[in-house]
Amino acid sequence: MNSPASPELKALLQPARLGAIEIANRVVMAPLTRCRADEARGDLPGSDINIAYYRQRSNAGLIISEGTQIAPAGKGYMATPGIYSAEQVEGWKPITQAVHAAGPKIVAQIWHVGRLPHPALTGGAQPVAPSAIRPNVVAYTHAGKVDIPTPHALSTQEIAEVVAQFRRAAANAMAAGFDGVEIHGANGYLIDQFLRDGANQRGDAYGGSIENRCRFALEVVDAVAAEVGAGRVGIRLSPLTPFNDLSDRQPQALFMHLVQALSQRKIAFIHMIEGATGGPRDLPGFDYAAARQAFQGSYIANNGYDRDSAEAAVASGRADAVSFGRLYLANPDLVQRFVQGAPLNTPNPATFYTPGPVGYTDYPTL
Ligand code: 8OZ
Repeated sequence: MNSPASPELKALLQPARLGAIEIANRVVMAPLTRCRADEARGDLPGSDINIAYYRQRSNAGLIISEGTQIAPAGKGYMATPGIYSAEQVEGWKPITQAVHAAGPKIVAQIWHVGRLPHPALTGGAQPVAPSAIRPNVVAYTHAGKVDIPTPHALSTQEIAEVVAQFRRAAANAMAAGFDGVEIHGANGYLIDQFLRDGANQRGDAYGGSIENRCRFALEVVDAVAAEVGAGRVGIRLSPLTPFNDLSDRQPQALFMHLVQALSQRKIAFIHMIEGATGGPRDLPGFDYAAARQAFQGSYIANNGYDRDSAEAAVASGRADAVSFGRLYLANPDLVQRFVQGAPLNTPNPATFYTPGPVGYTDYPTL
């Protein structure tokens, strides 16, 4: 039963169209790193528990996959799945099939972590970045917490290779049965490192001015859109998050320029982390409503929403859809619980990134 204080769910249950992707409701499962790929066999997705995990959550209108690295050097955490090898593409197929059989759409989040991995995670490859600036972040490896070495600044030739890796990953995602891709442009990873001046001090066409710092992100978007069609491309952005030791002196000007350029490209959606990732929403310095107004496609809002604030955001037109991370992690039947106004399970951070089914496929349904 709905509690007296909870309004009836209406707006969140309406179907919508994100570019070429039609969704049955506006509840989105946010991308969630779960570290349960088969690392020994080449960062493979597709184990029975991986399939069960996504199938259980197939009440969302749209599922965004966990971050999938586009190349070995783009991997930042233990046991995250890739989307660059033929075996990985095969591994994703039973997941996309299970989700589609249950109804939702599913897009692959394609990801390169840039300066963040320790070489122990990437088969020895040095971290890469726009500039040789070491982040004040520790990497988690099988040997525990370790400091990250100073990254190698990518040459323009190497930048072109990474753009091509994003394009191949997008092609692989379509071959694996995904409905499209979300480019991970948020949270201090490689694309965000090019965007924000805390990590980008290049003197060439990829650094300096706002236009130049947006160049890499837009080259990736253009390459991916050329492969899969702009209507099947979204991008995740986090203009203010301090996560992974990244910052910018002028986030409003930077991200408004980017959003306007994305709008011209007619991509399907922007997926906005409002405030600090997993933390406070009320950081000063960016006007999300202005970004929504400037973008012709759909706006997916994220970060700390609950049933009622999400319903209000969609009902008021402030967002087209809302994504939920930790709530989906802990509540496989989140949409049913929202509809009924039922209580929610509490996520257990101790099992977010541990191997096996505990804390993964064993959260109870109603
Ligand atoms: C938390 C832990 C590991 C990875 C992100 C992919 O921030 C992540 C991530 C978050 O987008």
